Amino acid sequence: MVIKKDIIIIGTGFSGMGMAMKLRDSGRQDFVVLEKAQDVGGTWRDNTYPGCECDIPSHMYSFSYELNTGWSKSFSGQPEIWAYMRKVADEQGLRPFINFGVEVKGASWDEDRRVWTVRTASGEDYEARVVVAGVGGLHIPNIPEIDGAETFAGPRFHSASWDHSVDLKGKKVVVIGTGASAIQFIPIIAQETEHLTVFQRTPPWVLPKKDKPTPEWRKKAFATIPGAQRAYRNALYWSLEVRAIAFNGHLDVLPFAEKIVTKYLAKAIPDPELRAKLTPDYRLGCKRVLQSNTYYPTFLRDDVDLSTDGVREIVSDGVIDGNGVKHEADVIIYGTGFHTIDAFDYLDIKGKSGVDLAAQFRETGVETYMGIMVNGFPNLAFMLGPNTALGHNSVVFMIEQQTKFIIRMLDEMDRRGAVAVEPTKEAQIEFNIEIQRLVEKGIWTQGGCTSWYLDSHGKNRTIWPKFTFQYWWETRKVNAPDFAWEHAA
Ligand code: NA7
Repeated sequence: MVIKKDIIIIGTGFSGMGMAMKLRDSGRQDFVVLEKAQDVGGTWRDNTYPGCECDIPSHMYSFSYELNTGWSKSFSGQPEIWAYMRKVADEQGLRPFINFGVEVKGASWDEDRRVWTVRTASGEDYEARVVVAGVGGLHIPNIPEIDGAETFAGPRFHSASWDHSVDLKGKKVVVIGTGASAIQFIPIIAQETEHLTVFQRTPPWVLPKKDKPTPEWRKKAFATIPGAQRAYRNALYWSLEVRAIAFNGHLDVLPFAEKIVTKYLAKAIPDPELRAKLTPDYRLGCKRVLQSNTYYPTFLRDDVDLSTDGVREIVSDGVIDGNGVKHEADVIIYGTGFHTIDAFDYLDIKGKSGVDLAAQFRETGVETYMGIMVNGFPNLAFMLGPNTALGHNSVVFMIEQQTKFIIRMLDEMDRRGAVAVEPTKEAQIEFNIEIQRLVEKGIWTQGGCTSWYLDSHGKNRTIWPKFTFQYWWETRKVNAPDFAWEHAA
């Protein structure tokens, strides 16, 4: 059976939900949202590891048109953010537009009929004029292939698919990875485990987290004083936005922040040998800057070890490090992040002449127009696509600009009577030359590290290297000459 719709949205994270809301508000009703799980929430539904919380303040990391006066603290945890998303879905009446339990396997463009066919795991096909992919950048767990992993006798799981049936109390646990997720759950599980060994490949920069419970008077003020919460959000926006100055090329600003961490680390870890292991040898901001008040103190515990000797092999009852030393384990937890740039390899999208999107990206680099549209793939839009992720501010801001841009694009198609639209090759090349010129000056390239921001050629294909208000400015209208508009014969 083929289900026909005008527009298909894939995913119900902030991207898919925002798109659905704004599409509906724009008067378009003929759309469906396909969601593989049984509830909305995207990454905030899936990541349930202990201590999972956002590192951008909640008053900014939320829809600008769905403010929540009640955030319990500055940086809310996953349960609260997920509850917010479910509430928004209910209050906005989004659920009737969503087909839950429908996993998209691939999509192909039919050049003659100018429709996308979207294939799903159940075998059911959908057809639509336009597809908007809100599939998220960080959702395919990266589980490194380590020799002997399959011989491990106990449970092994990734932070993004936490196995809550495993009781860590009194267990010997090995954690591999010390990224944003791991530094959140390590201090919590360390309180339960009999012994915890943390395998660190690269030490992260960890700033103190200025997290505070929201005072009741502030919640009341937000609920009762018109404009108060909006003003607070605006102040937050600008306080985060200035961080772009340091990351985007003004590297001379960084020593100030680096000194804060060095001092904080010196105070937290008196042992010089341990402190040296935890001290980054690259510039702050090169990888995502982390925040925690409990991560460093965890290594003061007698029952927690930090191993920096690499992972050589997994055996039935432990992990062998690069020096051949066995670290006993009943449970192994991978805090090893996600497939990012290569995530496109997991999408089977075929555009004009049957060209495979992942193959095109492998050949020409991951190049799009504004991180939203791709030459050769008409009527397809990505949200939070390449080079639109942020290290300094809320990605929900980017999502909102993309939502508006896609709706403007649909309006422009209607106005022109166009049946298909794609960015021209020239416009796409021009956009990427400018982006690459800027990212090369930025801390992600200059900072002396490798990270998931970079592709296998060392090119940054993830980060937006300007201020976010520049993204707002550049997407505020559809620049018609940048696009090839196709009309019905
Ligand atoms: P991250 O931030 O990508 O962290 C992954 C961590 O895992 C990082 O410390 C990596 O070390 C480490 N890693 C990855 N592969 C290996 C192997 N093979 N061996 C040892 N260590 C490894 O992922 P998170 O889930 O923590 O956070 C993802 C994002 O989610 C985060 O940035 C926020 O935006 C939200 P490395 O630094 O590469 O040497």
